[in-house]
Amino acid sequence: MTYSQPSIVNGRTDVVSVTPWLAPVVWEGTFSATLLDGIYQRQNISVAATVFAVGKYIMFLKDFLETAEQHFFVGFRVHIYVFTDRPNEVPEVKMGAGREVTVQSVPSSNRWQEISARRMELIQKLIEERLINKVNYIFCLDVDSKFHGRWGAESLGGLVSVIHPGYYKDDRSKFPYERRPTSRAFVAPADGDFYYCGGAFGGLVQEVHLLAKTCRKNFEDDAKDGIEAAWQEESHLNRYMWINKPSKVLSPEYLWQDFKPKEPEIKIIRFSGVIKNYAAIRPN
Ligand code: UD2
Repeated sequence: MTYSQPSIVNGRTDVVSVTPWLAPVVWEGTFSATLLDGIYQRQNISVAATVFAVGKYIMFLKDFLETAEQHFFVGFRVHIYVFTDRPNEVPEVKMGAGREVTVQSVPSSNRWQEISARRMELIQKLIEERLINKVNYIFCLDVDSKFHGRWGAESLGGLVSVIHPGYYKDDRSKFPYERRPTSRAFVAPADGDFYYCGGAFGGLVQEVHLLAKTCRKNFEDDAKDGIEAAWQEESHLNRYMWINKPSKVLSPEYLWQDFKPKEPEIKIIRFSGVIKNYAAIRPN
């Protein structure tokens, strides 16, 4: 395996690549893809991914799957689980060797908030029923997105979160955390590290299981009290990550938004949310 000599005095100087709790923040230019692929290929790891395509969001699935084939853990064993209420509309996408897609039917819903929030429950069950002790890592991703560049072994870690592209230069008091103390997703204005995306998170299957189980329970207990957090499961995820610090943080390269102009520190966009007309695609 040949790769450039590591240095501790030369490298990215325009961004911070470690958190105050010493988790790496992954940016282009901070890792060797060759080295990481070599390390993890030797371990013969497997990676699961979940994606939800309920109602009209099925229209995003083809691009998601096709671009995942080009960029997401290429050369590794990958199993994508598609949750949809329209199994007959799942597009045929040719998968490479060691890569497969499984379709799971889920009920339709009249509220987009519920679709988004129910993901935690379904992720929890998927892990319990099919993945635990069988698969090493899992990533949970939004379907209205496409891959544009490598997303690979550099993203692996125990608990992995992605910094939201919309708020990474803001003061924490401005983050759209849930601010009502009565919610189990509450984060006080002086608290919080980063604002993380609900649209991409992952890690070791056991770690993501605990995250999904906790967020689901907190979401449901809030619902019993008549509270829905500001950004549904994203708010609960942010609360969880505040208490349980992620062991690896992915920069906004790992979830950009197509409507946002590229910033100078973003050397590559690996995955991004497409522009969508909410009124036309959400059930309400
Ligand atoms: C943000 C988050 C999203 C979620 C949401 C709050 C990012 C980039 N996106 O996105 O993850 O936290 O806020 O609830 O971090 N879905 C369907 N059918 C529907 C509606 C939603 O399948 O009718 C699924 C689909 O996989 C979609 C995901 O739920 O990607 C999130 O919904 P969204 O993309 O409408 O949420 P958005 O863009 O507000």
